[in-house]
Amino acid sequence: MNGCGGEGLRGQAMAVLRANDRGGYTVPSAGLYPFQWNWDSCLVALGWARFDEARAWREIETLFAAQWPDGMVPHIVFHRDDPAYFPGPAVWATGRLPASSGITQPPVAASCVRWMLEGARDRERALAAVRRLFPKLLAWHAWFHSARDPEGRGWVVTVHPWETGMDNSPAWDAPLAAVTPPPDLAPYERRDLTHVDAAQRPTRAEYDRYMTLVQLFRELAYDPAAMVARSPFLVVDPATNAILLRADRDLAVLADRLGERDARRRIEGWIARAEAALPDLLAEPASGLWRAFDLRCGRPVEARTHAGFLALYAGLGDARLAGLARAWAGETRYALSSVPAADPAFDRRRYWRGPVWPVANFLIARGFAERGLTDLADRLRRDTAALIAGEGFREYFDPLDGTGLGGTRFSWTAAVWLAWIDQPERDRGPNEPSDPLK
Ligand code: 9WN
Repeated sequence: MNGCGGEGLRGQAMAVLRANDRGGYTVPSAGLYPFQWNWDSCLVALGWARFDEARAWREIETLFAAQWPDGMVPHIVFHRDDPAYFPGPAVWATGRLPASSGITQPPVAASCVRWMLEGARDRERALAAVRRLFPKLLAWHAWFHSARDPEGRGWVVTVHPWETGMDNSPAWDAPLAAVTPPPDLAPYERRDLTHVDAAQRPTRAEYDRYMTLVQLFRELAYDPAAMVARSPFLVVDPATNAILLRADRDLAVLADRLGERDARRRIEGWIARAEAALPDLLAEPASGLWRAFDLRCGRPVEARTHAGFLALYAGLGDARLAGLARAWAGETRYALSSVPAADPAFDRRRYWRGPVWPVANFLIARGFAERGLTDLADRLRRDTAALIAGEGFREYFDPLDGTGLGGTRFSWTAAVWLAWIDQPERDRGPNEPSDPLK
């Protein structure tokens, strides 16, 4: 180990994944999140890959077994019902098998698959898995670039805060205000508050709007065109777009490895379109930070969040982001707070409105490292290590005093330990430029 907590924490991280293993998929946290979540599973596979590669590949294959015929990969797969979580399969009522939700999540899969292939000890097994997964990954990306970019603008749209994975981010306050819960909104009972203190979770007003959108999408029978046309919440999310662009670059590398030349050309087209469109639409003129864009109002969202730094992870981003990140990190004992501490929206313990998220740090730090911003990458890694060593594998942490928050024995926090904190420098992931096309 690297002086960050010793073999003990490595063993504990492995034990968390094993305890949360439900046979082919890993629940994010027993009780609080008892199903398979999309981006959790992909990142969790990176943790499995450090001690059980076969199990790691299976995690991703189980997720893609729930892919919809149009290419969409749902944000939750309900392999079996569990009343501990709301909304469950009966509320979503998508009519799919296996049962699933009807929205998606940030597409980290292709990047995780590339990293797993490059780190694989069993090359043959890895290549066989990549061959099986490649057409499914390609279909999911094609779905994003068509269903979620129907006019070919170069950016993809998001129709629900849950799709961003950063549910109650202040970035969604203004766009969500335009969602009016109808008088006939079906009554519901939240289950998250039986597991976590309400002060660390979204508000009732936010849940009413989340459920209003679910009810609308169900009425629209999850038709992608109708969802984009009718959703009162329609945003360009910097995290989803940065993660997709990065995943397109990684998918292009996989296409090369497999000799998929036509696919490679198609992916290059997606990358070129995104590169041309995203900075102009998302970069805040004063700082270069990417911010969300509210398509229903036709203007950028004011809120600044850590998601904006993913521009670097996408292989884009302005040199000024380094200075901004240093100032942002300088405001808290532990970096990187999801919202700057000086911002009026900052709420140190409430979910995506202030806390540090190990999984977000992992992705943001990779972007810093690839751009040579090693001081920032090291700071995020050191702070993530200290938070986990101090409080365990929690879902998120108070950036001011390090208190562990949200769910406990959390799978992707354990995976971040195994795949990032517990690795010597050279094995922390490809530190090559993230753009394989240049
Ligand atoms: C809704 C599982 C998921 C993460 C998300 C996180 C949270 C769910 C919830 O938990 O969202 O999808 O019920 O709060 O915001 O990023 O994938 O860990």
